[in-house]
Amino acid sequence: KLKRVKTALISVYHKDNLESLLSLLQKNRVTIYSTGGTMEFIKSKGIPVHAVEDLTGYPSILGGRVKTLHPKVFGGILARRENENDLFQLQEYQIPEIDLVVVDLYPFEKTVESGASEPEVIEKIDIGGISLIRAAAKNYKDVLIVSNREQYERVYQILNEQECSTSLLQRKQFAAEAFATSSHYDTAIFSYFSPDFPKPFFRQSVQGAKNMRYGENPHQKAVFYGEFESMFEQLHGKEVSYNNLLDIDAAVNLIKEFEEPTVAILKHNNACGVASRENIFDAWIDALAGDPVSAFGGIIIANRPIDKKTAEEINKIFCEVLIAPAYESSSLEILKSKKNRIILRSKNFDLPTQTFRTALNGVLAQERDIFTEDDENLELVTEQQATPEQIADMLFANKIVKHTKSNAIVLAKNKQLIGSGVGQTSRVDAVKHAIEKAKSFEFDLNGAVLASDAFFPFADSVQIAFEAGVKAVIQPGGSIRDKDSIDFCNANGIPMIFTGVRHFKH
Ligand code: 93A
Repeated sequence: KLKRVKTALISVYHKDNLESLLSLLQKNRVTIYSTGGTMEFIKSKGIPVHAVEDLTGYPSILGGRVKTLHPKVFGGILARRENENDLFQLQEYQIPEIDLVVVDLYPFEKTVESGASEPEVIEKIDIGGISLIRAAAKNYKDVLIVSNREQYERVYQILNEQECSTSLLQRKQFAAEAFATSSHYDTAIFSYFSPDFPKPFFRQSVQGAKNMRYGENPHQKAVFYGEFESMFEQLHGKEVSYNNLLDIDAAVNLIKEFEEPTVAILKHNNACGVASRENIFDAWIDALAGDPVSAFGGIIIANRPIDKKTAEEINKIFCEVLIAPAYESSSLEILKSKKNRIILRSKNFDLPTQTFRTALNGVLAQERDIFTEDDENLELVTEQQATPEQIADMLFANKIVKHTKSNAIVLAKNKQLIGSGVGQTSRVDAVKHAIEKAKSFEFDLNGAVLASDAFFPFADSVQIAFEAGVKAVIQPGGSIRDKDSIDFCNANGIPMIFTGVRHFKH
């Protein structure tokens, strides 16, 4: 059963794109009420319109702060058309039924973004408009609510096809979208008033949600609440999956650490190959060499444009996702030869300052680990000095270990990841695993450096590494037995550096 629009209230901040809808309403002899600026606009199009003041018998007061907030407006929207008492009261107080409400709210977020002063921002908190939206949405059984500009086109089509009428289902859909608009709007205001509160989690409206094909496994349904397109442009390949998103997240966090041309290859959120070189081609070759077995089906990220030569090499292996800031057009052609390969161009973005994950029946929020050690944060704790090359390698390894699942150990040499132990339950196991990996790809461990994401509880880890050829160690320090590891290094003439900063990642 369709319900016809007879009376409309229109109050919009931006006046554009409204014309076709207005003409349609005129054609269907809909009575239009409107607020000051909107009314002037409608008049200027030669379309008959009534001032909302004629309805309320009240002028707009307080410089526009109170325009539509009046029982004669809200009565006409909220009256239950099925309820005799409501209808009786409409008659008694001479309130016309309003069955279409069109609102475009004061641009609060845009005003905040523009850097406007606080009084200007406060003035842009829409009160009347948001109330109109909520009232009309509440009474969707009888009222159609158009709560943002993106809906004009769709509403026009519906009304045009259905002789200026809507179905209950359609009105309910618009009501749902109206509450998405109003909750998003109030969330933005909330964020402005509480700048220290973790924002990204709440900033997303329902409109920012995207159904995934499935979750971590095919039998799990999943949704992504976020704005992927503001960070990446997908140039090719299949739909990005839930697990892809996790890997992409790990990849961008890692690559942000590096200034020099660097390529990282990730599997299950951990780096299995990383190299910094003078150009991206060499970085790719040496990143892949770090672990060519794990790289199969991995995520590749580069911090420089991909040229043709590099694309030809990358094309030789199967990878799920490739991320780079740019691609030479000839390289894109090569890379697109694999139908499913996801190719992403990373835009210039900042990562949110907070991270979130679920725990039990709640959510854990914390600041992102954005601390990156440089020369100044390093404290030499041994007699043996470190060479500039060792320091460069230690900083390199330390950047990787920071983004590796704990317990994590990273072995590096000449700015190349040559082995890592990830997600181990003991640090010694992580060391052993890292050594095994490096050996399995026939790396010469002699002269390698070791980075640990947290302190060594005993000297055993350092001893095992030293026996395998490791010649310098970087770690946070802070164990009550730090002295054991330091003594071992001194006895064997290798440098150890403390960063003072732990980088657990669970
Ligand atoms: O200041 S308000 O919160 N007070 C109101 O009563 C009110 N009613 C509608 N702002 C109000 N509006 C908003 O005015 C609408 O949401 C719309 O953004 C704007 C349209 O004003 P005008 O038609 O004068 O340009």
